[in-house]
Amino acid sequence: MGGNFTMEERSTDHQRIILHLDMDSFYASVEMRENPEFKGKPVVIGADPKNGTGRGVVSTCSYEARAFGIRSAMPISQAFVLCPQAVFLPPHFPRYAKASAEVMAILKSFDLPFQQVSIDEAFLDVSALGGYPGATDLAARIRNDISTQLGLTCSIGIAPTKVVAKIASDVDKPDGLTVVEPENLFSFLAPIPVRKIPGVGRKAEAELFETGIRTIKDLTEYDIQVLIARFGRSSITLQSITAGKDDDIVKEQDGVKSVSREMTFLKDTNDEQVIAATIDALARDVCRNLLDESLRCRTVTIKVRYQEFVTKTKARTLPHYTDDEKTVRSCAHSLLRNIFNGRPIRLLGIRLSSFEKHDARQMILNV
Ligand code: TTP
Ligand code: MG
Repeated sequence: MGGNFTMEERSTDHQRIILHLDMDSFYASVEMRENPEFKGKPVVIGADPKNGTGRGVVSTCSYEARAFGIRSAMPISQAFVLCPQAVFLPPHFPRYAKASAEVMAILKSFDLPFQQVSIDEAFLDVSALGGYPGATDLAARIRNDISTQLGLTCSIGIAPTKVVAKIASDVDKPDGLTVVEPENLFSFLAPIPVRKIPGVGRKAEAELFETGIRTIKDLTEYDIQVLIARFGRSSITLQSITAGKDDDIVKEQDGVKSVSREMTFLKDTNDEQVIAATIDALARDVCRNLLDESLRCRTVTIKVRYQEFVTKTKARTLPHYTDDEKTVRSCAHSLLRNIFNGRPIRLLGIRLSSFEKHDARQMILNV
């Protein structure tokens, strides 16, 4: 073991240290900051509950509301049953976009490799700080800056890989800091439920449970051949990332990963005219958002939710980057024709992704 490397060389040359930050109950925290009278109360951001008859879903909620069992993506009517006295607020996207840009500006100010992955989370490659004490000091500084400059809290995970850093930022929410040094990697990961692995949803969790796999320890110890036979070759990736072996790097990239809008109908509908008009309105909204961010996209995804919460999505990658509303609209209509089965629809959505920044240099290249 060891080859030509001494232990010291190995630790400085090969040790990657990743920091993952995720804002706490982001939309709800921004609303509580703007309206201090809501602080300490259960606050739910999402559709109008209309005294329990409202449709649509919860975007997010404060930790006080989570104590009542309310969660993101839950029907708003269910949230109302769980906590009718909660403060229910509609989302104010421009507010969240501004707060997000301010958080990201703080992270970028340290001049380290930076990757934003959603409106409220980002990675920093902090390897250049030379070790975990330096990385931990930086995390303290970031939390302090976000708290004093923006009046918001976040949770941070620091670990040898992106996946583990992301899992770590989630374990001590809200306002938490979790540092997983290489020597603690396996003891940290072992008891974590599989559902906490990014990308493992409710369905995959249920299938893994059936195989007897509940924790990351169960997963890493499972015979890989049996896993492949049951779940396909992606199990190799799953097993290796959870063994702390993923080598995905922090890809420097500015800004958002996707822009989406969705709408829940007041009453389920299969009226083609209503559906077409909704697609037009959603396309207009997402394209406006694209223009605001000076982005062009290549992938258009449509989402259709039928009664009983059966959700279908279909995506298409365009031959060229675009921010043209007409192109997005006709792509969305064509995708819808592919998946619409005539049954009443509860929710429709459009998502745009695969962006390029529409900056001056590209404009010159494009003329
Ligand atoms: P998250 O980071 O998943 O959630 P959160 O910040 O509200 O709470 P946590 O403390 O657990 O991180 O998502 C960030 C924001 O994205 C969230 O504030 C609202 C929005 N969002 C939705 O609109 N719908 C959803 O289903 C989810 C999960 C998030
Ligand atoms: Mg968050």
